[in-house]
Amino acid sequence: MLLNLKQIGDFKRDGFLILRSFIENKTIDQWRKQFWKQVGGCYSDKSSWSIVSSTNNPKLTPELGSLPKIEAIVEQVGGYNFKGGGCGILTRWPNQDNSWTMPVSGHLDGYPGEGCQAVLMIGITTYLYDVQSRGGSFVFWPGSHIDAYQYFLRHPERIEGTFRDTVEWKEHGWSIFHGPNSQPAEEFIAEAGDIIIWHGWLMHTGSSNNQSTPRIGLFARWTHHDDAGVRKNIPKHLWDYWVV
Ligand SMILES: O=C(O)CCC(=O)C(=O)O
Ligand SMILES: [Fe+2]
Repeated sequence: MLLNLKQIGDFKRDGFLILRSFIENKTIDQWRKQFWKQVGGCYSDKSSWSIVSSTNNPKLTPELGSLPKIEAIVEQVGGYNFKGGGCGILTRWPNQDNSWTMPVSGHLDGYPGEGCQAVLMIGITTYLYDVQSRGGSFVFWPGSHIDAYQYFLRHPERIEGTFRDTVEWKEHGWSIFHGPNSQPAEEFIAEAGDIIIWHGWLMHTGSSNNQSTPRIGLFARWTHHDDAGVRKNIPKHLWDYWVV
């Protein structure tokens, strides 16, 4: 199932695109079984969660990034320029202290401490179980990919991460990437198997889980085959390294 022109237009404008009920129930069921088997607990038994909380990186197959429908989308927007995929898992366990607030800033993956260690081109996220508001959702700033791009156009050498050595960083942190194109933060509130496709320069972050069930997020990420080339030549136009 490929994206239509309207969906591509929305993705380019907003920096993200949500596709509902994208992943087959059969695959979700398979992943759930694999997840709980590997972490040694059970979704329906709250008391088992505290024992598994510290376990990380179960392996779920087929990998999110290798599902044919996902590969088809990445190929449609990136041609054969992107590599990666895989499946990172990030679980946000319930923390019911009623202190939920919308995160004030996000981050870009591709820098120490944040996701992959290369310029991120595209990410895709899904959940193993439904996620309501305040339930540990993936949070993102629509339109912020354009502001981040403009930042790197102004400061191409900072693509290496030296934006962290600036005075403005000390004062504003990741908010340095926000500009007139960034819209207020939104939560990815979704049912299991819905996906969000996000541009690698879309500001995003996780949020705390004040609901009663774990948020189990799956993340696939793609970088450019010629990452060094992208760093040396920041795209003159935002979509230069894409085929959309
Ligand atoms: O947990 C989340 O929803 C966000 C995680 C994140 O930013 C990442 O894995 O790059
Ligand atoms: Fe991230």
